[in-house]
Amino acid sequence: MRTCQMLYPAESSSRRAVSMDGMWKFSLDERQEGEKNGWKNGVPGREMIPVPASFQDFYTDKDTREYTGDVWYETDFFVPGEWEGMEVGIRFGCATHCAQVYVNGKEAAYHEGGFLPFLVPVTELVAYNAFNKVVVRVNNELSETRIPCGAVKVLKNGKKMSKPYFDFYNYSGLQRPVKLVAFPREHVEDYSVRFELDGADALVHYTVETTGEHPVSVELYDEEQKLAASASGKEGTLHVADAHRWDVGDGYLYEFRIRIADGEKLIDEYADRIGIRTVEIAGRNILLNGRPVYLKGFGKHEDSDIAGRGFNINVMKRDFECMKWIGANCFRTSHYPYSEEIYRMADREGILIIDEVAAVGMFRSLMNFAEASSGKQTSFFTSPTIPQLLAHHLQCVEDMICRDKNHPSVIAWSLFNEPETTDVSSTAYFEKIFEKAAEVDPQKRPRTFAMIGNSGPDTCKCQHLCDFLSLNRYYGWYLLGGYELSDAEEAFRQEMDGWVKKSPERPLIFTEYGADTSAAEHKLPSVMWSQEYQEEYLEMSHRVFDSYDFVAGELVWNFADFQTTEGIMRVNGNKKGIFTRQRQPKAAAWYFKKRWESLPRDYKG
Ligand code: CKX
Repeated sequence: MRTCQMLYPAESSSRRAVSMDGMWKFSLDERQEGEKNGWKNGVPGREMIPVPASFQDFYTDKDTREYTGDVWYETDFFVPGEWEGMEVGIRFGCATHCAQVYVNGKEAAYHEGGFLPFLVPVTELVAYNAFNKVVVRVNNELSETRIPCGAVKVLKNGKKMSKPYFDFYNYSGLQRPVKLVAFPREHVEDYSVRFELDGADALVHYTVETTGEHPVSVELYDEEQKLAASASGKEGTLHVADAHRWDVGDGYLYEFRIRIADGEKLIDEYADRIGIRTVEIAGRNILLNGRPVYLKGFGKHEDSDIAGRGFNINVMKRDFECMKWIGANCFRTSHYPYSEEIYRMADREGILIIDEVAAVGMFRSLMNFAEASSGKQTSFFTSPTIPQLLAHHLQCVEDMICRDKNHPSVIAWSLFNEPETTDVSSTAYFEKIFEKAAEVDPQKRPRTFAMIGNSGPDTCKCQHLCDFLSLNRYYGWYLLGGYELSDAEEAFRQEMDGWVKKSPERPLIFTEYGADTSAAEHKLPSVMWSQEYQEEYLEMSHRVFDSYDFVAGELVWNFADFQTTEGIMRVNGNKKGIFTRQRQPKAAAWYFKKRWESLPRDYKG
């Protein structure tokens, strides 16, 4: 069984997927005794905690909330007798940031990277028709050898704390659904699809990977459950007559059914939903199904009250409703791949996604927002830890693309957020990451990275690698804010003129721009932090965007207020949300609704 198996755990006549979500036993390991005291056989105490969730915000004491190190989870699970002879595994939606898994006291798997799923094979470790025990040691320490990057500080009292080189709280734990899965020994391991449009028809080129040699057949059903096309073989093409294309606001999904059979006998069956659409860059435009699309939307976070970064199906639903209400068509999964359920929802809603790997913090700074345009250099890419970081980053890019490659909603890969690109030492590193994305994506989606202010048209040493440019810019907030807004506009236009000279025939989008705003603050005339200032700032930004033809999208920072590390620049979190953390609109939400509902899909196309 491949441990990097990324197929979403689905049930079928040959497969089982049972939720393991619920209350698990839980303990911090403050004295680092779990290892020597054999907690792999059982976690001491009676403390229970929900899975999925971040562990931090349940507790009322600060030492637990800020705890940095190992935490232990445990639960019992029943393995039915009928599953004997099948492959059995535990699939974790994620464990942030790394995890050692034990089943019935035996080491079962180790996984690094806190935002992608992994499958732990347990076929030989479990007792059948009996209860079994899984224990997970999760570690949430940040370093420069793994993404996202950061450090750990040891306080004088001996306690550790997280020092992220990024601006979101270091939520951690078992934050996504966990499932007990079973499937046949010979099974579908992976599949991929890519599309060609042919007038009203479409060609769906597919490949299927299986663990055996029995024949494979595939079928495509439309939303009325009518057979639209079929083919046999591990590779082939489905000809779909009069194909209903997946498009913005029209999340039409076909069911793609894969079968492995031995004559009449079914061996394995796996079904998923796919959307037929193409994505490409043509000159200054991003094309969806051959037609320009202007991106309108947000940088987001998985972040909400109490569950922190834990997957919350209710918050997900509300977020999509808010995005539709406001007229958004796109979001970036800043700054890590999100829970798979969110992509499935975007597929269904016809919302576009720029999928970002957790490569954030590649600029040594605890307040990167304050230093974003300072010209500061930290020689990040010359550090001795770079080979280890690169290997991990490459693995995460591969796993993210392996997981998300078939989602119609995913239109591009964002391979870094705000890295330091002003030193030539970054270029070789970037080339490897960009090559990997192209190599593993069957659809060859456009690649980009989100550029910090320091990465300008004349300073960025990696811009040539992007299929479209993505800028995070804060003219009028971190730079020249308040009454200096008119100077901010001039400085902004000067930079934009530089990009026009450097790269006139490539789309440029804004992956961040925004102003912190208190939902309680109104002031006439405006001051920074008031709702009035947020709108003035946005009006200025949009005036600039609207005067450059190659600007192909605007993803404002952020969809909602979110939790960060505490500090003098953060009043209980980042307040750049257009919605509050409870998903209620600030005044700017109505401003955006008006603008986005009036911009045509092919604005500037
Ligand atoms: N960009 C100047 C990364 C985000 C932060 C955002 C902010 C910065 C700005 C960099 O993760 O939240 O400071 O609001």
